Amino acid sequence: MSENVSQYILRRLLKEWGVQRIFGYAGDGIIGFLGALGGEAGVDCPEFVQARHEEMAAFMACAHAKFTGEVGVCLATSGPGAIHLLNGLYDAKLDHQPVLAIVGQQARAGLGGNFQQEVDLDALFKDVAHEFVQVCMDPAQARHLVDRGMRIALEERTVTCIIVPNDVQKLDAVPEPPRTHGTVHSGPGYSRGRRVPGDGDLRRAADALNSGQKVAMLVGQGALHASQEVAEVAELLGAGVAKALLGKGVVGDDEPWVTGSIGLLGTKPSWDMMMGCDTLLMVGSSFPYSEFLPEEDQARGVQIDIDGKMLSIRYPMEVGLIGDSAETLRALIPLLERKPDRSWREKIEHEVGEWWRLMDDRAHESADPINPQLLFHELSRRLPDGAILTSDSGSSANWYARDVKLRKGMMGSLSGTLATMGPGVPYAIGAKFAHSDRPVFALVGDGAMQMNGLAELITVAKYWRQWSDPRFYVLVLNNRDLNQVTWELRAMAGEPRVPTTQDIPDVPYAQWAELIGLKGIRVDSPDRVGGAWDEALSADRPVVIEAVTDPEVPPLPPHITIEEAQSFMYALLRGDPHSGRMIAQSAKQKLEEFLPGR
Ligand SMILES: Cc1ncc(C[n+]2csc(CCOP(=O)(O)OP(=O)(O)O)c2C)c(N)n1
Ligand SMILES: [Mg+2]
Repeated sequence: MSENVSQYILRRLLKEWGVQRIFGYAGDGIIGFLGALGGEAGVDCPEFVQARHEEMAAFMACAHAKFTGEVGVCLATSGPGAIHLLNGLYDAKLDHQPVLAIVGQQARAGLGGNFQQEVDLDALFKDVAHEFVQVCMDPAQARHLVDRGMRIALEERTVTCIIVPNDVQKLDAVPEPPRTHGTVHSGPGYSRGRRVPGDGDLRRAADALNSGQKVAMLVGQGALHASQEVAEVAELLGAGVAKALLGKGVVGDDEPWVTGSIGLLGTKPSWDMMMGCDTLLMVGSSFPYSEFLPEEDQARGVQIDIDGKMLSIRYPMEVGLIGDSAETLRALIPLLERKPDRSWREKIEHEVGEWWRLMDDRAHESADPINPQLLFHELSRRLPDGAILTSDSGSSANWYARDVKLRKGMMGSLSGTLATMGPGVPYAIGAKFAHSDRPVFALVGDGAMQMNGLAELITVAKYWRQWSDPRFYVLVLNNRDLNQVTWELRAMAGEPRVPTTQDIPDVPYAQWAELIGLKGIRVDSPDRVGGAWDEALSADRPVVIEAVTDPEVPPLPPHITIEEAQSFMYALLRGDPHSGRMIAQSAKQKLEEFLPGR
């Protein structure tokens, strides 16, 4: 029996490109693909993972890319399904992840006819997939659309999209286009190759780094495969290493010279190091907030990035090195002189030690009922080797960034650049399919649970028995508040909390887990937190820990600007409904100096 276009596309993805699974949701716009996945013709297809919503499928594909380095593939129907994909695809695009979206379209004959579910998909995807979005109008295109969609996603580290009208899906495949003028003859395969800067640039970089006395390093997700090189360079240069959020896994938080995260969700040692350094070495990061980097002219800058477009956009660098971070650092190492004076590094290590003691104290401050930091602190101490963590956008991202010690061999991610709500649980599902044998933790706010997580727990319930290891944990911070924004209102805008926009319903998350066959644990007292993690970690199935947390514990930035302090006081003066408890908690969290009366 001859193969049709959908069968051909799926087989090529599996056999020629090694795509093991695709994440998606059904619809009549992709009827041909669904038939192929049904395997009637005995065709070889990637495994299909059914999400609850196309946006979640795109988040899963993005997570697959983040946690494997491979292309994540998602599949959605025309019209509404295609539209639902968008936010997840933007998340991938902004975090530079290779994701291929395959979407259906109405039949060619009906296009332009104001047909049901007809949406101008070319235009819809033109921004998110602008490097490559193509409609398969002829079966002979299918081969090169797959090859180019995959290759461009990998080379550009971005989102690509193939639109296949539903009538084309069922036409006979043309595995080898006719050898005539105007046809395209493509092949599969991609290897990134070796990318190192020229010798002259490397020498200039080494000169700058060798002449500095106080070197600060900032590493991002582009250095995730360069852990050893980063550690070696930091040792040679007597430097401390700060990590952008997506680069949390580059080097372990248990290393004394790692100052941890940077920025609004960052640490004080990272802040102090940046303010005091005379040389900045930035590797594989586009960390956005310049105010957390040295002042212009304070430090000589060297930046390494695989993408020349990303150089010198956050700090005016003296030397920009275009290359792979591991390769480039390896090429740089022989040119670096080990700094004889270790006092800068010793100072950093001392501050890091102090910082962890402070984090310990903050986690143990009492709250009503549970201080959220305690949950992350207790988890951090118990994290099994090889753990993979995902965080949602919200206050959990602060605690993930600051309180969790990722160790060597662990991975973690979140929506770094789009900072969208909702990827925590679907990312964890994507991670679990890619690494079924590893324990996966999703750290999620109640707002994000209500938005996406509750529905995606159904996906967990559907699939967990297929995973070789059931260890899958969702921590829900039940604070009945859109807390991150509540604090942004107070600190940035000087506005008091607005109950009509910030209050969210109290939902029984743990009971929901139990209802659908998972394990649910509800914790509402601090002395049960450690025990709840122990119970979860020994469960025989995926677990939801619902923790009743205090929304008045402030997610403090490492350094408070005068404007933020003023806004904060202004919110109090304008009658924040929770001002009393907010003051008490903020004081406990060492904000005393900014409160009224001082
Ligand atoms: C899709 C989307 N909508 C809105 C926001 C703005 N936003 C960022 S964090 C946040 C609050 C999240 O609340 P929750 O999940 O309950 O976490 P919490 O901060 O309370 O811990 C909101 C509304 C966003 N980033 N993404
Ligand atoms: Mg909340």
